[in-house]
Amino acid sequence: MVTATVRTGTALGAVLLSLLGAPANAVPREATPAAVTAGALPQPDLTGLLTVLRTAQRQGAPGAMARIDDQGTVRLAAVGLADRATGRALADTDRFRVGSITKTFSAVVLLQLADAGRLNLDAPVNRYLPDLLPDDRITVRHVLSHRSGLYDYTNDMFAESVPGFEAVRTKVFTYRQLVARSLQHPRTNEPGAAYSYSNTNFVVAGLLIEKLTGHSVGTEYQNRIITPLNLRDTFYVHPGTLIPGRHAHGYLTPDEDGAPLIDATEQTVSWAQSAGAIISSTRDLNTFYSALLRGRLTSARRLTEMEQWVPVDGTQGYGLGLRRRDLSCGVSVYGHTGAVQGYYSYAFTSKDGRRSLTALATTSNNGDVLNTMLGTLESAFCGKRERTGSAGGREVSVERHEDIAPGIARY
Ligand code: HEL
Repeated sequence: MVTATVRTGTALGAVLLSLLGAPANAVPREATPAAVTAGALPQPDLTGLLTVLRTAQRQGAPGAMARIDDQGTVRLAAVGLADRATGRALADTDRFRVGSITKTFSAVVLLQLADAGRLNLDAPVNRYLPDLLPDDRITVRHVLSHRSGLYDYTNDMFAESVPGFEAVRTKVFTYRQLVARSLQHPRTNEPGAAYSYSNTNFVVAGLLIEKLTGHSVGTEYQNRIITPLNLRDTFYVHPGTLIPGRHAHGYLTPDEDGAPLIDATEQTVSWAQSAGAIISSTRDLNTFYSALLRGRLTSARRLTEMEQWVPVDGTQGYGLGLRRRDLSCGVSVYGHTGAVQGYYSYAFTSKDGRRSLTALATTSNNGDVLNTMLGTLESAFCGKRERTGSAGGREVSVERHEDIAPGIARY
């Protein structure tokens, strides 16, 4: 195993780049078949990856890191600080809040229940949760693909970023209270008619999980995903406010230019729960999405259903709790993004699940950082190349804006 650690600069500007270039046989993982999709991908661009992380840092993220798992080879990069108060450098093993990456966990639980014949994806939500929703035509599939039309209650909640956050930081909501907030607004579309991203959908997913299993979502995540995959950094602590063990602090960017960052690490995340309250690490998220795409968490039939894409924009589709992103080199990757106060994350894997990237920036409400971090996917899956211009005769460009609910990030 070759291990290279490069450190330059002072504590604040510290750069840590760890490259573990291990031959596949030095790591106790499944042997790599000769011809696999990930094997056909270009080599990751580690210099480009580090440049992306440094750019995010310059744009206001106290820390940023990325981990690539590629058929037994692990590549790690981290810049900046885990904790501005102590000056501790961000470590690639630090845990963090994953935001809406939680949605894939919730979808997996429901698809496992569908596999077991306990849930019909095309049944109305109201069949399982009588009278919850004002329209019997809204199905479980609509909810998991953001086509229910249920208004996203977080639009109002976080219209003002810091006051909105402080108002809910220690609050504990029931799922039904969150659904009630959504139903104070008209629905955004007819059931099934359009994609409209809404946290409300995955609050409904949490209610379904609890109703169908008789257990909390935390118990179901644990028994169906965390324990089977041995995800040692993954937790659902709701309504606890602390991240267990060594973790990165997350810093919310205030709406007012120049105002100091807010340490948002400690919160219940009760406003999100099954839509966004999981804690994890880059290693665990790579393991999770790799296992999912390799068919280890659901039947092949249900995975195919997760991959029925609703168009989001020119370069993205949404399946069932799963995003597809089409990169500038023509490669598509599968996973989710997360935005929770203090943390932006990207976790995606190749079609065959053999190359995975998770990247984190320890700030939020900063659209520049969010867009910059998209570059980690390009570096991980497209390798060293021009980021815009011609690729194989076709004009490509890296999109400028994320698929986000109104007002989620300032630009
Ligand atoms: S937003 C997203 C991302 N998702 C959605 C969900 C998640 N996160 C939220 O709904 C967070 C809302 C408040 C975030 C807060 C901030 O930036 O810290 N913003 C404000 O307060 C703005 N006024 C679609 C980006 C996803 O990728 O799925 O995670």
